[in-house]
Amino acid sequence: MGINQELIFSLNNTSDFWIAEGGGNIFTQRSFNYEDGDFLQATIIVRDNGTNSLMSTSTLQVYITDLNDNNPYFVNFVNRTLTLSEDTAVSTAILDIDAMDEDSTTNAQVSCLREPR
Ligand SMILES: [Ca+2]
Ligand SMILES: [Ca+2]
Ligand SMILES: [Ca+2]
Repeated sequence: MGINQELIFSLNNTSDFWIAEGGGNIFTQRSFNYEDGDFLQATIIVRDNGTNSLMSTSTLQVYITDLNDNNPYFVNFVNRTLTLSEDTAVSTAILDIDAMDEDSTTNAQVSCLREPR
């Protein structure tokens, strides 16, 4: 008897994936969002078709990787107009801006660029 013949596959403890009962191929069943969760797990079951059917189980673990799909945004900041005295010294701090990004690692690194002095 060859591989997968007369064997029945199923998945437990997941609504994220489904498995082709006879073939063993596993498919996604929904879209994923790294920001909502980056780790998924399911139990794979295989049964034979014999009398007093026998089975084995295995664990599937899936990590979702992050894509840069969120724009950085300013925190507590809207368009602003400043008034500066004409004798304002060079290198005077004129504003402190905070920004956030919902992604992770380099996808969330926020840079504030300034003109060279
Ligand atoms: Ca996302
Ligand atoms: Ca992302
Ligand atoms: Ca980002």
